[in-house]
Amino acid sequence: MSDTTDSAPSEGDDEWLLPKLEIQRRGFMAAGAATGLMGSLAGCTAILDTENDTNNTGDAALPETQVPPGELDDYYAFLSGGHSGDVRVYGIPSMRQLMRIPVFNYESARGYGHDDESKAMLEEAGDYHWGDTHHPRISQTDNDYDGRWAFINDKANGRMARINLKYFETDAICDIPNQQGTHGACARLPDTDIVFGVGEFQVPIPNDGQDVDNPDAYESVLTAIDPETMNVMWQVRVDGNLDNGDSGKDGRWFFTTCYNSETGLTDSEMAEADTDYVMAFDTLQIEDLVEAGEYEEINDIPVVDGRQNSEHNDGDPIVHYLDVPKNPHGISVTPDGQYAIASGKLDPTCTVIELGLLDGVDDPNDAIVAQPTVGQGPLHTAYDGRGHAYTSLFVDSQVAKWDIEAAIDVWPDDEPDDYEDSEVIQDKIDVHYNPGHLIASESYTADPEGDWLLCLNKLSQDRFLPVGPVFPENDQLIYIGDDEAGMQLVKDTPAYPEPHDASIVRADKLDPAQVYDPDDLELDHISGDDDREIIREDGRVEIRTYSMRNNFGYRDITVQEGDEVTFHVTNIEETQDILHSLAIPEYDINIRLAPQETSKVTFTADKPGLYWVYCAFFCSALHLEMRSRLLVEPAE
Ligand code: CUK
Ligand code: CUA
Ligand code: CA
Repeated sequence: MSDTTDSAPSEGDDEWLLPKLEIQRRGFMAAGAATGLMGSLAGCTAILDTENDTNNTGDAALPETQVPPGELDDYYAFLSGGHSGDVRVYGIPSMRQLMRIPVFNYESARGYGHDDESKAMLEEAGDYHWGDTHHPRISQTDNDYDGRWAFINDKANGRMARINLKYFETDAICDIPNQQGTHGACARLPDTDIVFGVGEFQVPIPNDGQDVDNPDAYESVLTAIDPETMNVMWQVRVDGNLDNGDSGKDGRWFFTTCYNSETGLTDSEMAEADTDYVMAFDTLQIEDLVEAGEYEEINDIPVVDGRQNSEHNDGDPIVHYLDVPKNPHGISVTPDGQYAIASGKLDPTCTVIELGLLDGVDDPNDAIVAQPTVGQGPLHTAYDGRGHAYTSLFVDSQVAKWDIEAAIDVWPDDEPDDYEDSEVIQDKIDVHYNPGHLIASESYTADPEGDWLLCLNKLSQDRFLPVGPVFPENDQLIYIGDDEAGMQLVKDTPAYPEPHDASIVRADKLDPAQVYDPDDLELDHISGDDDREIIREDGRVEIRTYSMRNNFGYRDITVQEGDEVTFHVTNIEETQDILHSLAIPEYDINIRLAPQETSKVTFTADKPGLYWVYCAFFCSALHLEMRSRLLVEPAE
């Protein structure tokens, strides 16, 4: 973000040089307003008026946002952690953080990347030690959340991961060939039969050293991944780059934005053209071409040519290129599946595309049915299921609520300036500050709930106690259930850097297990003293044991320096919430053992000495005493 203000501005750059000024002005105003309101609204964050809006009075009845101690939330929110590489789970409306799910990062409290299996998964998926998660999407059946999986991209290293929602654990990672900067992530709907990875950075394909300095040869691809196997099925190469993506609801269309149609190398080159693209992929036609062998195989992946001059784009195109202003960013399909709405980013408009028109028109631009002016820096759009769109305005530090059908009715006759006074823009609210994604409850399904809007703000500035130069972000909860009263800000929540997108799922649609089912695990279950065992063979020692309050099955284990040692451990507790771990000081080991879970860790005993194997979860009054001795005898 700060880069844009440091680099030399090019012509027409002023719009996105504004953020800093805007932030300071709004920061000052909002701080003043908050102080004035604080006393009267204890327990629930101040509701702030905006200077150009009188709706948000704070008088209207709000649903309970303080979930009392001991009570449960109505929704799960899954938020990407950005470059911390994880996924966070919040309760909505309390905004309590319930869990973090490590995905591309190593996390000792969950043993993730520490036990043999998750370590091998991370190593096989490229052996990187971080990832950049942006778009958590929950699997659906018939356009409704089915509670099976969440998918999450890694923009940094071109990967896609799957989280098993029975255990809230990452269970597969696909390292995608031919794609750098896997950004957008979204499944084909209605039934999550394909997961799409959207390639942002244009690179030579294959990226093996050829054409490194030949930008004309740089390309982006859309990747289709099988959600069951997590293998890449096919790719489509396109002109320009790809940014965000969303699926139609009908099993056919997939949409992406493109901001670098110029194939520019610098920010000003990438912002040269007045329009870039929204691409509409006809996935059924693409599947037919793959089936018919009409592709080039690159790094063992079938790559279909979707570039503008491809023969597959004559007549009935596989990729429609629509001209959309300007460096568009977010794209999302309305719950009824009728429209795809792209946010203009460097242009103050959103572009509304009618899916039903894509087939019939000669010029794909004729499928554009509205282009309302919504405000400065529109990034993402969410829906309440009542015909309204909510667009985040990064530069204005606001959310605009607008009426989709009203925008279509007045277009193209109205001048952009008229929108503010028309029925199109219904409400605006200040947020703090510079929002990226915003997400409404169940907004990505066919039937949003229309009560909560979660706005993920990039900057928090003055909203929290200072904690040094790294600021938390500010996730704000806005009530959208009362159209008369308008949007009402109800909560600020500091967030560890840095969430991008989220999905909000009604709590009754998920049914996580609270104890492991041993049948779901590949490792053999060890049930207690009867089948514990220490197997020694040719410099290998395998300790097959268990954990329970307050011991590890064996009091003492003696190995020789240089032995390869495996601990294969089952937590035989059946009581929920009784976790143990197996930690070995100075050997860099800590594996987590939830009830009925079996886990395994292997290491070389290369440091002679006495090591106290201990449990790192405070599991009982004798937790500190839950220890074993590992005796590593020096080699002769
Ligand atoms: S992106 Cu981050 S604010 Cu990756 Cu969906 Cu728009
Ligand atoms: Cu087991 Cu502490
Ligand atoms: Ca551009």
